[in-house]
Amino acid sequence: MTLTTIERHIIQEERKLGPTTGTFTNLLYDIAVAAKVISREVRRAGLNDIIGGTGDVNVQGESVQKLDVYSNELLIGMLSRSGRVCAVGSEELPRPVIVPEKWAGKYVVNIDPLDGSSNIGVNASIGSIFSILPKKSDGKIAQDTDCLQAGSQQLGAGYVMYGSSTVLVYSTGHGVYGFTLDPTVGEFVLSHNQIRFPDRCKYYSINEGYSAYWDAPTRDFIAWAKSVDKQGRRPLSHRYIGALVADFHRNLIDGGVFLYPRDSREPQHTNGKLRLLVEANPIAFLAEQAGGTATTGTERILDVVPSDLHQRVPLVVGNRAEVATYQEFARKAAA
Ligand code: AFP
Repeated sequence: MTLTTIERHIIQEERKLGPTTGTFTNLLYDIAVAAKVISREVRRAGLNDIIGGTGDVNVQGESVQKLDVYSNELLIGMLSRSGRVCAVGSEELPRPVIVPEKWAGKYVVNIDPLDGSSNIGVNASIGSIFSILPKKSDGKIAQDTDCLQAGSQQLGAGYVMYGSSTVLVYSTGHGVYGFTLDPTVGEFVLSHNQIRFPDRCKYYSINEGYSAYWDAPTRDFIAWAKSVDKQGRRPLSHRYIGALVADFHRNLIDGGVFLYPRDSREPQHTNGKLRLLVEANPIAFLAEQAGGTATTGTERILDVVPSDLHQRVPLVVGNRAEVATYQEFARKAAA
């Protein structure tokens, strides 16, 4: 019996690229170790004093949860002292953490340390998201702008979902792989080899509560998703848990489209809600690697050039054919 642990898998994948220093392998492994620690805290939530808010509001204007702070500090601590990373951009911090020269490595990591934090208190799924980029600026010390790269520059991306089990899904541009944490041995073990969106799109995921604020392409797409077709491919079923990682993971495994479009709520949502660098880009990278698509409606997510660490972007991601239908509605609306 062969057990493929995440460490072994990462090394195998890196070998395919020829001689390497192993730095990238170790970086992914650092993230996996941090994920195990966060998973442990999540599994004990309710028993330890980790549920609830800190009383602070983050740069996004959202209330900060204790588990957000814990995950952020853990990931930043592990990455910035590894010797492999020169800058960390986090959803929780106004500016990137620039690693001092003696610890500075060649990679940049953008993170959403704990996505879906409003689910923490009700024991629903939450996740961590990461995006790995090369250092772009000259010199040993990174600049803030190293975090501001288009998604097409990503060397790797992934997420950890703390759900009914803890699952780590990642890609380095050669397919998408999923690992399930075996709590009895404390290892992530390969459970989903070469993940691809299934041909059939079963679900659409959107916060229907905001339908009064939607624009024309979103209204048209959702009406289409609910309509009956003769081949029996529609209506699609609706699923929405309010944590991008969990909604995307379900759609990736079972087929589906996730939407967080721009809407008319001023001023925050006129460009959607989700963050380009820590949510849309890594999820779009995985989606494309799994045979799907991710768009703002009019532009490929991975081509959007960022200007701000906390830039928001409309996101429509999932099965290729259904996302193309959304794009068609967007084209019609613009004509
Ligand atoms: P929180 O981390 O504040 O719970 O936000 C989660 C999130 O960024 C993303 O994971 C969800 O898909 C989306 O927001 C849910 O937003 P709505 O509550 O507006 O539907």
